[in-house]
Amino acid sequence: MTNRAGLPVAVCALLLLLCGCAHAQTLGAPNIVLLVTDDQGYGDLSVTGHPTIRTPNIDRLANEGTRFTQFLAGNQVCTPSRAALLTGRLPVRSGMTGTIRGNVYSPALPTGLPHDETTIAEALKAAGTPYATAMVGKWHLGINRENNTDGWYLPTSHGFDSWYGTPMSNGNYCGTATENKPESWEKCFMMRDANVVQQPVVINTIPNRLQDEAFRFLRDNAGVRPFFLYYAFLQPHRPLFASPERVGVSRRGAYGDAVEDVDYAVGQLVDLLGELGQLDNTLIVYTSDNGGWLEVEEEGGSNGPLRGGKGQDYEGGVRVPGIVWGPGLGVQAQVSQAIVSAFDVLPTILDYAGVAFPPPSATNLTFDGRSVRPILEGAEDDAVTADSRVIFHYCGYNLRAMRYGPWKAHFKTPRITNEVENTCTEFAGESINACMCLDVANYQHDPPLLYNLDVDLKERLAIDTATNPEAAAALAYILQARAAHEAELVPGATQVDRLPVPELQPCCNPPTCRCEEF
Ligand SMILES: [Ca+2]
Repeated sequence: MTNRAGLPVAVCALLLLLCGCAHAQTLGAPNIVLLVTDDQGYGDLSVTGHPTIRTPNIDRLANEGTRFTQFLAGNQVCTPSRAALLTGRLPVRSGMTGTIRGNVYSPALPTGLPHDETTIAEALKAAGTPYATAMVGKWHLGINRENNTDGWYLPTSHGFDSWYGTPMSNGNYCGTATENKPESWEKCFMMRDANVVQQPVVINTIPNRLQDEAFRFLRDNAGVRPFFLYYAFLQPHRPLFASPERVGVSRRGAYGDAVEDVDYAVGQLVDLLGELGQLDNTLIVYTSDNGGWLEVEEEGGSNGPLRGGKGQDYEGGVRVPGIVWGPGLGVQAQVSQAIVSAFDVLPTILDYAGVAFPPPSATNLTFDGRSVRPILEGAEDDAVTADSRVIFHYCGYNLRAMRYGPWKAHFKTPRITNEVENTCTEFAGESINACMCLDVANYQHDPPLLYNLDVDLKERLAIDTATNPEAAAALAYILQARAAHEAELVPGATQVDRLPVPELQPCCNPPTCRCEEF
């Protein structure tokens, strides 16, 4: 009798305790999901006006959350942009950039994201309840240092409990879903933590595999501890591919299929968060690492009304989709014109997570962003960002442009060869497919070209400051801010412009370098 009566009471008490704890943890620290696409342009969403790409799931996040019309990536190409996003710091500080295109990572480089940087994942380990952290998808911030299995620079060495994805871009050497390129198969492989699990990749099953991995992580941690998921899509970077179910679906062709594949995954993810009871306590950030790639023509994206694209510091190269969703956390449904940047993502996430900024492990570092939480929660657009803030646009170690309020000053602009498309297709007699950072590949402007983006989105109408006192004052401020910045800047040694070390090339089942995880 006592046992029969007592047991349920004890079980109930235990359940209450467990539920109570889980509930308190859930409420105390929100979950964070950071979604990043590759080379998706500002105009490549239905909600930003694309006429033939359907993105209902991402649009839903935009409509229920804050969509920024002036969200700036940390750089105009992959590696530096991702370093900026994850560390909140200019790539010239961390050295995660080079001099040519700022993006020449290859699998056998002995370098990567330095360990004295603090990633969002590492910082979230300092929360009251340390976050469970996982990454799926494209890393692009280094692999090995001493041998071809040490994984010194991989996500699992930078605060992520687990990682499943590719260390490189989905490059031309990988081929498309229907095209094998066996001559360079060694560059395209999937890894789980520090192990190569598929070499070469089977590209068109990657979206579903990333999704399965992400969902397993969410199910394992929902209601148990706060979680941070960094979901870095390989799409819509060319060569274009999509899950078999979405090939040939979009009127925009293969590029549209790739974007709609991402959109499908986003919808599935939000549905799962709902099933797991986590919608009210999850912050979702959606952005792209750089603007659409124009030189590849129909295989690249649309930057909407903006000039230029990937590889350039015209707005089309750096202004990207920027959406923050979190109705249960007070994030307002609004379209914000505030000028915010990828550098703000780390401080904003830490603000929601209740972690000090700068994070405890990085109090000696200079950061380039700030929390934009007040804007997300309804403050005026300029509450956080409009005051005296300037944003620096570097190409490699070259400061090409600066942004201050509506003003944009270009110190250097790329030598455009196709004026209609605003692209760099040729340099010194050679065919190229992106603008470059080298001085010889850029025009120098002294004084800089100055544009007012509020009225000249295409950056076409350079202002004569001699007849415009307001512009002259803005330019004076910009030049002063540049001098102050250059006085404090301690550039990091480049981690990108290094020579590959063949012995560091990841290879499963040596010497064949071929394996299949399934
Ligand atoms: Ca990219």
